[in-house]
Amino acid sequence: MAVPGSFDASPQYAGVRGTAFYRRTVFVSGGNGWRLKFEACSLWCSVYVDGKMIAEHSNGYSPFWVGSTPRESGNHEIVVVVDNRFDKDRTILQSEGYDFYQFGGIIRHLTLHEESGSVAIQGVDVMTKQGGGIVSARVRFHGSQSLPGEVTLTYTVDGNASSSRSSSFPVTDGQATITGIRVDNPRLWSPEAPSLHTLYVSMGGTLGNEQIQDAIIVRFGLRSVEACKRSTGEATLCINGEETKLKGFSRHDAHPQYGASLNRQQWMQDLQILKNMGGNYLRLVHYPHDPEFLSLCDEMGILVWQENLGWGNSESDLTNPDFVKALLQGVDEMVNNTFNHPSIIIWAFLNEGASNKKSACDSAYVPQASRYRELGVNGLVSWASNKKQSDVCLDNADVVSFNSYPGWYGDSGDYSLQDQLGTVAPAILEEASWVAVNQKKPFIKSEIGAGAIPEWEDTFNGFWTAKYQSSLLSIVAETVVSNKNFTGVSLWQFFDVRTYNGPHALGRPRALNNKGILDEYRRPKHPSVDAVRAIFKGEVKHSQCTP
Ligand code: ADA
Repeated sequence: MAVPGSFDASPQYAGVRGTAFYRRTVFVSGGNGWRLKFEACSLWCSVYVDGKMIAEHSNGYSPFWVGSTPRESGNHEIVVVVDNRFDKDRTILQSEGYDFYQFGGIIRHLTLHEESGSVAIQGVDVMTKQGGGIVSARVRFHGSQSLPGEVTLTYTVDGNASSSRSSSFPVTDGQATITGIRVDNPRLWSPEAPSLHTLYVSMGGTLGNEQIQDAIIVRFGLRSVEACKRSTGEATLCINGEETKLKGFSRHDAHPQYGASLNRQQWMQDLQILKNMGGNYLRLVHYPHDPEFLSLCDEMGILVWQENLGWGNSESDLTNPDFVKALLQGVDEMVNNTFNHPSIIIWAFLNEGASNKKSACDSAYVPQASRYRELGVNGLVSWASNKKQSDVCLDNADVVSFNSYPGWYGDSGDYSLQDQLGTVAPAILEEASWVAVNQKKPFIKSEIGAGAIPEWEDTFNGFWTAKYQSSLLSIVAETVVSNKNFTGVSLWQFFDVRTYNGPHALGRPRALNNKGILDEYRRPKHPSVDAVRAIFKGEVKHSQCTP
């Protein structure tokens, strides 16, 4: 109970689960109707316009559109009812057992789109795999029922009027495809030179006599990514034909002050810290992150692993048709919203799911991997497996990725700190060589780490100290950087994040997952940051920096 006169700095509803209402009156000019686009509404929400429910949505990190019918010109009331309680019937993909705090509310942008014609463009996916500066564009429309058999589309590349072409295209399954679009001055996107191009597509009218019904401008990058082989035979990853080692961290989209609603300044700081540490890669866990963050990654040349929502799901979840349906809806929503980001080189799903079970592989892994491929994403398919050598699904991955925690959770039976640290390199080298021999695919160490309480020190440099964390991460970083069987590493994790409340938080001091190399406010845990930076930047080897 609060002491009279004491000051409580917590916001009134911090940590509370329940229902919230958002209400806003908007003016719309009417005519052809309008739609709302939610970038994320967590965990579950229903949307009312003028007192009538028009949509419900679950999966708190996934973008969605709410359709509209023509409405009269004037003011309209929008009410969004958001519930952040866990409820398997309503939010099947989200569980209290996941090791990260799932914030509630309209956590990302919500925009209103007025339509000027009866047909509206939802998005344009630029397909760049063909190479040679030639791309195609898949133009997706809203509302598949009422679409015409063909549409007139005009497109312009990089705002260059001489590249404009106009033609009519058949509409099938809610989309039209423009092929053979030439980019006149094609510049490749790469981490070193992240060049971007734009495509403007308008609908209706013809060139020079435009009565535009709708238009959209999208940004894209020209780059290839593939599983390739070195001349010495090992599998690795090539970007634009060049071998690239992925050096970075697993990152949640969270901050103690902003919850799951970060801002550009914070994202920029995160990316600058990554670059200063010599990193080029982030694994964005365990749900789709804000597309504005992806845009910054595009601009700064950061390589990204993006993943569909999931965490430690069991065989019974993964064989439940409702669960799988929700997963596939998540894939579709995520791909539609982020297809054009050149930073995304790996499309993943199901962190640490039951991939040792054939039934789970068939019912949840295969369909998601296939869906990414059907949609034509320009990236490689993977998932972070903690089943490792007993994963029965690896044939479906382009890149094999293992999570494990030797030296932290691993019980080697040797309890001295030196013995614990001594288990780390052999364990991950064994994983990497098993993949090289048995899978012949690129291998990413997708998670590994140790907890460190900020500023905590003890004379033994034991568990929970940054000294122990730094020794462990140094061993990992040096092993990955120097051994050819590793394509990359996403150390667990970039910064500390809030996780379970209540009894689950045992083992999670401060109710945070403390394995960050930075604390939750991005303050470095020295000496871990210094050691990893030196190795990622190639300035020093681990053997030179520990006694
Ligand atoms: C898992 C999981 C992470 C985190 C980590 C840990 O590998 O994928 O989300 O929970 O363990 O810190 O134990």
